[in-house]
Amino acid sequence: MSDKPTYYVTTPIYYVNDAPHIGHAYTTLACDVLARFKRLDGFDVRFLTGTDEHGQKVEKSAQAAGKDPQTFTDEVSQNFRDLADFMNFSHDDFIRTTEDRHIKACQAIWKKLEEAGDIYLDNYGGWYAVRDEAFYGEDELTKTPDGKRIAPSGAEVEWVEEPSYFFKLSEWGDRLLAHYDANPDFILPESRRNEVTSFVKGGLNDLSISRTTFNWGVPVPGDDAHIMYVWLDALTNYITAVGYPETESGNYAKYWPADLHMVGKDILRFHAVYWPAFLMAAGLEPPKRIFAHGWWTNEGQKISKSLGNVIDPIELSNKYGLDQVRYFLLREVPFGNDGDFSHTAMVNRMNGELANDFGNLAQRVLSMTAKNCDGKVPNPGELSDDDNALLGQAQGLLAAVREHMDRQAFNHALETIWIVIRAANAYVDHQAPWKLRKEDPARMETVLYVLAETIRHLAILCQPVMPGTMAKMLDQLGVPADARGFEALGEAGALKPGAELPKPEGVFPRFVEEDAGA
Ligand code: ME8
Repeated sequence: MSDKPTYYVTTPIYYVNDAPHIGHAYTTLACDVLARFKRLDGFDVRFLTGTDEHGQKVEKSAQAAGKDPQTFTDEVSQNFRDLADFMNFSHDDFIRTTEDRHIKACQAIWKKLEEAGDIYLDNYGGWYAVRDEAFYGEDELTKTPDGKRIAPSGAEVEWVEEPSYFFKLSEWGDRLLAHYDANPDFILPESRRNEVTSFVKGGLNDLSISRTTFNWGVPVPGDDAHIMYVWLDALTNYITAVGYPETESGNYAKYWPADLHMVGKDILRFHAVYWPAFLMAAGLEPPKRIFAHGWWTNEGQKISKSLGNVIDPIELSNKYGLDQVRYFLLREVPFGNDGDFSHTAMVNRMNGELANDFGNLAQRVLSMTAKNCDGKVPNPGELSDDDNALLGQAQGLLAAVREHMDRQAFNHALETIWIVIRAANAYVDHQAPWKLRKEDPARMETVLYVLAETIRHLAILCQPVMPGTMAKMLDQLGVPADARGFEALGEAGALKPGAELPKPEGVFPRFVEEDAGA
């Protein structure tokens, strides 16, 4: 067995009621970048995504489409898989909640909760929002002028009255608070953690965990009249995928507890309150961290189908480039905050930071090398203080970037890398290798070598965010495929003077407005 440290990261499993959009791509992208980063950093990574296919919302969408729920979910789930492939996501598993492995896991956890005495049968009478698949208390609702009741999420609620099994959530408040206290990074960012803590301090009600008025769900073991509440079903996916109910060996023993459940802020309560309570009640360990990121709007407006402003990540990438979009989404907004998509902001980042800063640096250095060093890695002489300063900055990046990545601060990680990109551009201007060509060709080779080494560091570190373009850049530097992990940073994988280099080609085109409609 490998003795690598493990890293298990999950996305929410998305409802198959609708086409995937930029919000779904965003969450999975963040996980993909972490998964790629950890793999390059020597971890044994498990990266899970998938689709949430049961419940009333999906059943209603299937009916509206005139299809039986299984056919409908098969089709829509495939759209999410296709998006993941298109976006170059590197998940190790794609779970669907209609799979047998998952139904088995759901029924197993139900039995554990029952054996622990945490489930009882009663009647539920209360408000339910199908859009959120969530129960709401009267005090959480607002009324519209025409008498409709609206949940804080904006979803309309309906009155539900039916026999239901309940989970004794009310008994878990103190244990949850103790857990948050003992694990200050369990919920990030901190503002979200405070929100959850005050919600739990306000007192928890028992939670209805079964439904009887429709049947698109996992049957409750021993009582076929009930199906499991879709959130208990959905949350369980995180352990299904590592082989639950087998807990002693295999992937569960290896990867659980998960290092990170990445979610949007809309579903934090389910992950940070219900899920750890279910797990603790079933005698299982809670995950190590839940990160709730912010919400994207489009040119200042809420993204919604009815407003017709849903952003399709495929269209966006076809227009600006996939890695450009991946970069923009993680660089534009401090991770955790809400963000606004705008064409102007996208083009500014793409042209300013990618084409001008990074693209020009690589292009200038590689084409000068191709022309003046016979298409080979230049031969460095003795290094000056300036050379050592730049190389030192490049070599110091991994530790700084790792720290930001470990707190999901993608924007800071990228800003830190860009400080070195800008320093490298200033170094080029200052050293002026084009002048050295005639005056001091040996010094020119040293300068170009220092730059090529710096670019090698930058490209290796940018791989998680921009895997496609960075692979091209590393190809152009002649870095072999097995020397692109972080262990090759520093001097370990240093470029070999005299090695042949392929012909350089730009990897970050500028976006020119006239091209837009072409
Ligand atoms: O909630 N901005 O699924 P879902 C940012 N099935 N992120 C967004 C977004 C936006 N405008 N819109 C969606 C569910 N998201 C459940 C999850 S998990 C056990 C079950 C992202 O299809 C964000 O991650 O409604 C959000 O939490 C998720 O999509 C909701 O996806």
